[in-house]
Amino acid sequence: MTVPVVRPAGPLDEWAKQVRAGDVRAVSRAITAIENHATDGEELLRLLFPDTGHAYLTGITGAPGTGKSTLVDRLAAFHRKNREQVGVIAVDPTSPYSGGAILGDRIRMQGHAGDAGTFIRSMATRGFLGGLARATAEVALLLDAAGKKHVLIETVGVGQDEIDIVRLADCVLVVLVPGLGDDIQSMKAGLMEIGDIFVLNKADREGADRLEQQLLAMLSLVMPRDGWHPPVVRTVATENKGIEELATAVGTFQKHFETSQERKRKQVEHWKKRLIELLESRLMERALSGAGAEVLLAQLAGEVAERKKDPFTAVSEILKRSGLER
Ligand SMILES: Nc1nc2c(ncn2[C@@H]2O[C@H](COP(=O)(O)OP(=O)(O)OP(=O)(O)O)[C@@H](O)[C@H]2O)c(=O)[nH]1
Ligand SMILES: [Mg+2]
Repeated sequence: MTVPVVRPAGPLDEWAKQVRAGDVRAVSRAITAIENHATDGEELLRLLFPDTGHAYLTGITGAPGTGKSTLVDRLAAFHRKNREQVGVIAVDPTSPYSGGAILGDRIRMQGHAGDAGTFIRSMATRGFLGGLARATAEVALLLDAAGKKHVLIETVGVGQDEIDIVRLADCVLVVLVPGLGDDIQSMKAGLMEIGDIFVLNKADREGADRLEQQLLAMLSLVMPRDGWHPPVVRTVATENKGIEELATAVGTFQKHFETSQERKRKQVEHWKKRLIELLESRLMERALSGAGAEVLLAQLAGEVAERKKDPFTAVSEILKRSGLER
């Protein structure tokens, strides 16, 4: 039987305290710990979890260059004017061709540098143990604990990874611009389904009216979810036009779902998925940890490949060794 250890107040509690107070360096260090999948990161989140659940998560997604960062920047400024704290997570895509971060840190946030009320973190998509969606979700929790009332998550809507990320948001903004391909049909079908609000950015460009009509026609065919009809909001992010309307639309969406069972159901669904992921990684760690685990795995794989052993017996051997199976 294991006896729970009562840990004396140590550096971790102090760290957690600093995070709660919104200390920028403490929050940055914590995010690094989460990104590196360090035990400290998990311990910290454990301490901070009771302080979460107050932030509103908005996901901003759309094709490259549609103006997501500019919109995030303007939305952040809007919330700051109302003296509300903002956290921004910008997730950069990884090119399937070069393997590198194709965009790098291009978030246009210079205007907020030095403003402690806005915390910005850019995350590259490469090399996350346990997946990028998980890391993003944990960073969002951390920013929540750090008192950020609005957490804005920017991601390019290209693949399943990105879709998984925005799914964790309470409200998803899909950004479209005129002149990106001849019609809306070229848009990823997946994006159409996850949008709670459609942002028609670069409305100063030619073709904005046509795009809006197409979008409205398409949305009229979509069944409303719990009585919510996704609206289309026109913006010119660079000129700060339509930003207030967009923030209002997000607020209306938030109110609409505050009282509904849908939000609760979505959150339970979310945590179910997260618990399964955590369980998987814990079990994997247990099964394949310790000296000789790698060697044993390679040896068993060799035996199975040579048909000296069947894979089921091999897995049982691994589980028995780690005490997960009798
Ligand atoms: N004309 C016009 N240009 C805009 C508008 N919003 C953004 N831009 C410009 O579009 C370019 C891309 O803007 P970003 O905010 O970096 O777009 P993004 O979607 O974050 O881009 P990635 O992160 O690279 O996918 C920049 O040069 C912006 O100045 C707009 O409303 N009208
Ligand atoms: Mg961007």
